[in-house]
Amino acid sequence: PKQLAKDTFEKVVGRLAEKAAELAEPPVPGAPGVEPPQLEEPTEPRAPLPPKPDQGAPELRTATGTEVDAKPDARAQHETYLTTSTGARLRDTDHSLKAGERGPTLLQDHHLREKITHFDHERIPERVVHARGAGAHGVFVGYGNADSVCKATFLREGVETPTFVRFSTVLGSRGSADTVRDTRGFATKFYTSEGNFDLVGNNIPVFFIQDGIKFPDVIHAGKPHPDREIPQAQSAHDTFWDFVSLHTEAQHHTMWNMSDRGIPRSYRTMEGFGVHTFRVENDAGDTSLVKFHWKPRLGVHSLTWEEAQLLGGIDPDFHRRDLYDAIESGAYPAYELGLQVFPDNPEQVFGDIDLLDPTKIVPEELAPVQPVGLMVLTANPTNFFAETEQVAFHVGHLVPGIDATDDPLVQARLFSYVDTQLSRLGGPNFNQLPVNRPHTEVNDMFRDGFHQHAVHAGVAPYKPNSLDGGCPFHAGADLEGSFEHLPAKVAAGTKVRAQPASFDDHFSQVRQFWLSMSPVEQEHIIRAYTFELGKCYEQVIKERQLQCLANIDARLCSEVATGLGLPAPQPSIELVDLDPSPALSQVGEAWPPDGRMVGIVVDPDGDLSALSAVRSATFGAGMVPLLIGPHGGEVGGFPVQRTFATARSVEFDAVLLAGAPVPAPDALPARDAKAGAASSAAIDPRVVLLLEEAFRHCKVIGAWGDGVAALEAAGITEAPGVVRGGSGPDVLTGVQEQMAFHRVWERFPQS
Ligand code: HDE
Repeated sequence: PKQLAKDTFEKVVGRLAEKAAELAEPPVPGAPGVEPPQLEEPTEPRAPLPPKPDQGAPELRTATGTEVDAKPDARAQHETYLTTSTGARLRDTDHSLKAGERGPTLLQDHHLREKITHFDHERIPERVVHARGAGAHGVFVGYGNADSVCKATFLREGVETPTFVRFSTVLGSRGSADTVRDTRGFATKFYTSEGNFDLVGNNIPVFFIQDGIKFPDVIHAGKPHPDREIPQAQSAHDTFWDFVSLHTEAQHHTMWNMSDRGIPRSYRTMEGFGVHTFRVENDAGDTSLVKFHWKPRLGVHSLTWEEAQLLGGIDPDFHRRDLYDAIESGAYPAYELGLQVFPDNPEQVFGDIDLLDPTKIVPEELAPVQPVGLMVLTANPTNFFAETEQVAFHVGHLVPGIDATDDPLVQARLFSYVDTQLSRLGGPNFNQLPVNRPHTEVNDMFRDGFHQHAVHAGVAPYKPNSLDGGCPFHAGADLEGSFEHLPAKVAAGTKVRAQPASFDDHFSQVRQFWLSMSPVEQEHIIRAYTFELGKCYEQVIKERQLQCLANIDARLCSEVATGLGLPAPQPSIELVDLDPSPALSQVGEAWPPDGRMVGIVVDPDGDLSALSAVRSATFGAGMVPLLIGPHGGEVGGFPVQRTFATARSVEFDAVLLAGAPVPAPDALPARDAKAGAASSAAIDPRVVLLLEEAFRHCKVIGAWGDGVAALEAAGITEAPGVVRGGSGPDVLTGVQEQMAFHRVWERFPQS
């Protein structure tokens, strides 16, 4: 599968490169050697700037499959003259119609009223959860090896299916920061030839609740307090910990949130999980149970907590920007879809694990994740609102061969998603929006309703009919491709509000997760619990959560208790030691360098001879070099992308020092300048901060020439992950080798 994934990735990227080369004709303004565009508004009509390469939108057609708009680059500015919404040309849009130059505005001014009214209604309600997100278009290619368990066409060998993905946080509002500690949504719409399949997953494989009826409870607890509406987009507050400490089935999900999984480095380095068990069927009619996984090509990788906090202020759009920039620069994010497959036994269990309990995982060591296809994200949205905001996912959007199970969480979700779109998107026709339209024929006989875009022909939108020739017809039993719910036995019983006893174990897998972490990751978890509980005011809530931690692990509990200044309680249950699952840890593996950010600090007055070679080698390795200089403009003939004022370490995966830049005029005095110390006062204090942070966050640092002395002046001497001396390109090679592991793990302090 590794080779298959590599070939598929190269095939998709190769095709895109050809397409981009075609689109690059005529030359794109702003590209090297092309005249920059005039910035003032032109007085003569001329063609708008061309769309950026690969900014494709989904095909524009009606719900009945006919083309609605012949203009492939449909957007507001595509004609010469400004018009009203009904097409009348306008001569002026800057002055309202007044009774004399200094007189009152007239009610008669239709253009004024139309313009303002439309503006007044530009916003729609944000999603009740997952409001903050970023989307991208992609393509999924099946490997064909899933045929033995699932007949869905999009999984067949070589079948290419367009996709749209939306990544999100859960708790925050639309404008909240990206890097908060939270679960991330990973929702994918596959526009398959058999209709849309939506895999609406998260980056955490378990959920807070076992029954969907409790969703409003967990979300009300996690959202800001109803009185002051703070804190925004985070779980570090009383109501959240009140709920999860009382409702112990939430402890497993909470542990994942407190681990590094709660603060991903990038959407590109995040796993995705379907969470629930699904039922699938092959051509022969045999059914299996499966769990869906997305595995990122770049490996799973997270921020440090300090980076996450800094980014909340410095670049709240960090994940959004990272995704868009990576796609724009051709470092296409890629994820393999994988299946864990289980026999469809009547109990729906795998060993001791209840497959209908969404608070449990099946460790990969017990059931390997088998890769069945690859998704490459190849294009940014053309319009955020039209696509990312209006995309409407639904776990009930299934295709032949895939069905939901009786997991009580997914059962409630099957109701919730259409329901929420009705108020969010204002009516029942949201599947006609371009981003939601299937890329296959739709013949649903749904009619009318708010925002109806289709002009349906025919007089008989009912079945049976003879007036429209009996159309459309049912797919008969002999016809391929019809969707049917898969036959699954329902356990007979009395109607009850209850759950099986197997759902009662709330702690064994939480302990298993904790025991599967490396020492560094355990340290991060201890600090996360200590921070979050430290932000709670109510003593009783802290004590109750400490009791939960005692039921997970004695050391975890005692270290958090020490941080809170409280006694560590004894466990109230017998601890169960399940085998650790090494696959849960992020530490240890080496990953490809694609799209990693390498900051190169330059001194315009220093030796720049190696700069060109280092830049080219960085590009050659698939990474992005960003020059950081004391001022904008150019250094050594290359553009300076960041200045000491705009750069901050959190953006970079590694920092290289190509010189010893003296303090620029806009620098504040160095910390030790007053003391007259010769050390770091010699170089710009912002560069010192950059290096200190990069070092503290365990990033690889490299220096050559004068850079070596500057590094020492900043207090960084020999240490793991510090590559010094030799030529610039040699240093880069050393840096790149260590970057494969994401961080220099041995530099993290451990208790
Ligand atoms: Fe969702 N969830 N959810 N959820 N969910 C929504 O639908 C809901 C759950 C997930 O980028 C809403 O269109 C209920 C699990 C993602 O547009 C809403 C329950 C998982 C997204 C809703 C769950 C998810 C949503 C809000 C408990 C991971 C963002 C806006 C039964 C497997 C999709 C919307 C996007 C969004 C309901 C639990 C993932 C209200 C009732 C478990 C990724 O319908």
